Amino acid sequence: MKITDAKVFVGGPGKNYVTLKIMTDQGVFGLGDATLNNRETLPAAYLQDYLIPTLIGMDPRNTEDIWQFFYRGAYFRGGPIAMAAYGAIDMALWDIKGKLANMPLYQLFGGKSRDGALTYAHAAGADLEDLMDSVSRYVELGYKAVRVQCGIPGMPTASYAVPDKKGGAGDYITDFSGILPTMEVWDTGRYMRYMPDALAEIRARFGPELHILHDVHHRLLPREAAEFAKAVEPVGLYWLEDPTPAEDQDALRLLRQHSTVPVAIGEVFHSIYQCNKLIENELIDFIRVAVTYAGGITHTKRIVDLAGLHHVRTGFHGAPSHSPLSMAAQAHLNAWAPNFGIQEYLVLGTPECDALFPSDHRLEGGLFHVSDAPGLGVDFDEKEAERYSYSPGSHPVVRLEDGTLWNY
Ligand code: GCO
Ligand code: MG
Repeated sequence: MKITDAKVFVGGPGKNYVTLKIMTDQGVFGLGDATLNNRETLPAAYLQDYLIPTLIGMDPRNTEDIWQFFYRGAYFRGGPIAMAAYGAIDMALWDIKGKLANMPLYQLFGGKSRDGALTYAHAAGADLEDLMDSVSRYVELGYKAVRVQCGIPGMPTASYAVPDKKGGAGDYITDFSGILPTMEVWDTGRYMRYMPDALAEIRARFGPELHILHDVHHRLLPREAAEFAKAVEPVGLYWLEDPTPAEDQDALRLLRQHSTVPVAIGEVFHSIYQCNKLIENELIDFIRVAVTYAGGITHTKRIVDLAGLHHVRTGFHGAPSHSPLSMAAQAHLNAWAPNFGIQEYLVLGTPECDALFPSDHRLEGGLFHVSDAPGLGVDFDEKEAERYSYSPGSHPVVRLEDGTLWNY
């Protein structure tokens, strides 16, 4: 069996999904996602210029060898752009394997460990009341877990994932007006003084059952993160996410010495070598990698297995930039993983998105139910894809009030 051709598409309804389609001499095709938010054209070019020409003629069933070929064969290994490109190939090859076996991918991993996977959505508000309204809407929709972010009184600008006016939560993560970033101004002191009580009020309003998550988005120094974690402990958070920048793994030791708050890290990691120490030293509780830029299913599964040895559960990244293809790959891993924790899932199911990526994966009562169709269980309508093209976007850049550049 041979790979005969592969094509890359960039675009989508209000998104820049990078979709790879791999064709074979037996008529079976596979789909994969290489969407690296706000840098989408780069994995697309890496695929087109370097990987696809090499891929033609390979046996698509050799998922492992093909992964090793690209990773080890590159000499300059890894990095998020390359790993997103390998990830897309890997997802597409698993999709082909599932179709050949006529089984959904979770069956090839070891079958189902659960019927529905717990998901969380993003609640956000310009202020605390606005956030409470947003949480209520998700609770009414049946979500059992929500991530909460709100505006901080006196903060010079809206900060991470917070709308600048009430009821204004939209696609606050990517600004599609161009590649020039807007600027957020951040004040750690205001955040640290306000947020613990705000989280306590959310807990008081919604009671003990709701899983409450909060994302610090890398903004604190290690000592501040330890103090913050201690302060929010009575809230009983499901997790505290990215309290410090991800590069400094030892930073977590201080937090661990001072608090038992569960810690989730890893959405920017693209390799097991960026999280093996965090996992082996049991400095985190949830690993946040995504199949998209952690090298696809083959590499992510390796991370999940290592995590399982150390009581670390999964909480795969599922920000709104992820395509239905990577969310499907994660859904199959979530259905199987013995150490599954939770899945970030923002409903993608607009009519336009469903037309582009038809599938019967579904969200019900805050639980994600994986499709039983062979492979990933997602199709791709190339005719629909012709309606879309790349549109440049950006993340905000963060500065302190004196102008010092800070962590987004
Ligand atoms: C999350 C993330 C996102 C990122 C986004 C950047 O927890 O979902 O922090 O919100 O900001 O993925 O592209
Ligand atoms: Mg995050």
